[in-house]
Amino acid sequence: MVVASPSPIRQEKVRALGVPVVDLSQKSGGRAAELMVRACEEFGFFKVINHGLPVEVVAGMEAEAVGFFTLPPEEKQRAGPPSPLGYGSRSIGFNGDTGEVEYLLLPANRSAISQRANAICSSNPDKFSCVVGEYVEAVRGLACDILEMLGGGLRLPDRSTFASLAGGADSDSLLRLNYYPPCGNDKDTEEGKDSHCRSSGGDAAVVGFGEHTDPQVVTLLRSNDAPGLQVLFPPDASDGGGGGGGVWVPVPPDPSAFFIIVGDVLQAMTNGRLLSARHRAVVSAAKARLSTVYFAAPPLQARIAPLPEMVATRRPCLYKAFTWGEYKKAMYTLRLGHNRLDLFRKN
Ligand code: GA4
Repeated sequence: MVVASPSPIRQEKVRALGVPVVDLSQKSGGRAAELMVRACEEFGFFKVINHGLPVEVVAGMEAEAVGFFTLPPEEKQRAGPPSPLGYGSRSIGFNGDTGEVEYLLLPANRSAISQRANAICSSNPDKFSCVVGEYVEAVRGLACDILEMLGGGLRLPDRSTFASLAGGADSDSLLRLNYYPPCGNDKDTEEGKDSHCRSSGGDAAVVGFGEHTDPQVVTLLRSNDAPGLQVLFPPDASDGGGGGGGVWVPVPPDPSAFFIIVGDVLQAMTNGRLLSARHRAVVSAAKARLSTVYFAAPPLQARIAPLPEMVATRRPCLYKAFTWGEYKKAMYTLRLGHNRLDLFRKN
């Protein structure tokens, strides 16, 4: 499947706006929190720099991911099929979505990771558990800091509301490792060479992971220095709302940063004030892309509903209450690109 690029003029306009950047070394004074809130209201997306995660923790995680994806196919299959967690290749979810991607989906907690480590890395399961466990703990801390800042920036009576929801030991958070092979280097099949890597025009790109929003509270994504991530900037961000369905903006890679993506749960709890961002990955690059994605999620039984302080007479309650477990159940019956939060809209 190929996707067309936005028209150069519209793309230029949005590029000029740039991806919002929040410098976490300047947390004091509330300015960073305000910037975050504004970015989430307009785009549902921003980048954090100077986030404080130790370089060696990040590098160790990436080395384990490279080690896994370069294993022979039959060894990777030992960690699959994804049910829904585990190793998968090209097939995404249970309803026919596909993309040029290999991935490993893991529960984001140490004991669950070590239970699976043997199937993933039989040569050194203890090292895998240790490195990935350390990464997950560090990134969970960062997720909590960001959620806490968002709570503060929104002036919630309890600024820890979002952080407590997604940061507890019983959270259903996930870690996803994605490997996008370089386009044109697909030696698996003749069909792969012909259809997956040929684009229908100079401007089209092959889909690695189709457009979607993330269901959880917030996503922390980091990648190597290969391009591929694109985010849909809503119409009013690009041209005052007059130009249709928004603009797909390529996000320049930055291995030293984290990209933060608002999820459906945060959109529901803020009654639509923060937007869950549609995004996708393309594999038009000459280089393999590797991304490490942490999805901060509530516990299964947590009740999600618009917070009372986000509801007002001129901002009526948009969503019905649901548990995270109910939302997950619904999401697995739907296609990747489905606007699933609409199922829980009040009418
Ligand atoms: C999108 C965000 C995460 O990658 C993910 C995906 C999940 C999966 O790959 O199993 C889903 C997708 C994601 C939402 C709709 C369903 C479920 C694939 C799919 C078609 C792990 C998640 O939590 O939801």
